[in-house]
Amino acid sequence: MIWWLSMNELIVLKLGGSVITRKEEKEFEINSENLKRISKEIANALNERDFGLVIVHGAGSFGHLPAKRYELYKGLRNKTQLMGFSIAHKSMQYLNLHVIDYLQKSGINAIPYQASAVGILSNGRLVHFPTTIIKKLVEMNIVPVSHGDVLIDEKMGIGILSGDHLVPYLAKKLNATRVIIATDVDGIYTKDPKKNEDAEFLREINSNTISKIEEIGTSNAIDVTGGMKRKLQELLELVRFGIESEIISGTKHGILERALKGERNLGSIIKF
Ligand code: ATP
Ligand code: IP8
Repeated sequence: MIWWLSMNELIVLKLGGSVITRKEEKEFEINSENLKRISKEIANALNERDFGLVIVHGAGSFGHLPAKRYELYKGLRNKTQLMGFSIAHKSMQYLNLHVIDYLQKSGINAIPYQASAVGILSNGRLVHFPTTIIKKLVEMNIVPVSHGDVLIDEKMGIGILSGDHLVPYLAKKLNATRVIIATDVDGIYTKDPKKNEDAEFLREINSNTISKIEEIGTSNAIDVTGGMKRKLQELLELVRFGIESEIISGTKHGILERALKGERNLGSIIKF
């Protein structure tokens, strides 16, 4: 007899590459400490209350380094890039396997959902990504775990799917009730807080506060998908579909668990 989830609530969660890998050190290294803690926090929340969960994780050093080295973000220009495409994907699968492993060890029924095997981009935008199986898995209390990846692009030959693009896509298609993005800063600031001591934290991004952002971009790490700027653009678009989102810290203990248990205002909320 299968226990089916009633699916009253569905959360799409992004685990940032800056949280689960040592992105800024520019090395292919998993941040096991963070991954272990985060997995326990997710498990605690899932044990406490019923909600559907879809996880997307970012690439961190595992995807951004090969993508930069082989200039995969420029589209298909030479044959060497095809090996880069293969290497970047293998690297992401390695990372995904470790994410799944930590989640399973915490008691979460996690299963990979490989983006490059099912998705198609057109000029960098996702135009095809089936979700029927994701829905069924969630209904069965299984947590699908997808990730940023290299994909076929019908206009550019190859391209990069950022987790930051996949998250709003899934949120819309699955009618998610909440979107949570966990990264290595507390949320959105007026400037990059890692580079500017005087950066002010923005608890809510809306039509009144958005003009306070003076500078937004990537961290010091290698990043080919636009960092915080891209995140904000994607999440602002999601607001038009009536789905608000929150960017929270995935590096501070307990914040993700509290967010998944239903607490709000733990980071920056993006709404209009
Ligand atoms: P990945 O893309 O590998 O999944 P991620 O999603 O965890 O990584 P990034 O895309 O690297 O995270 O974006 C987070 C970084 O954005 C922070 O480390 C911070 O340095 C940078 N950043 C730039 N501008 C701002 C800003 N105005 N407010 C907050 N963070 C900013
Ligand atoms: O880290 C990027 O995904 P992101 C994917 O979520 C690759 O932006 C392969 C660089």
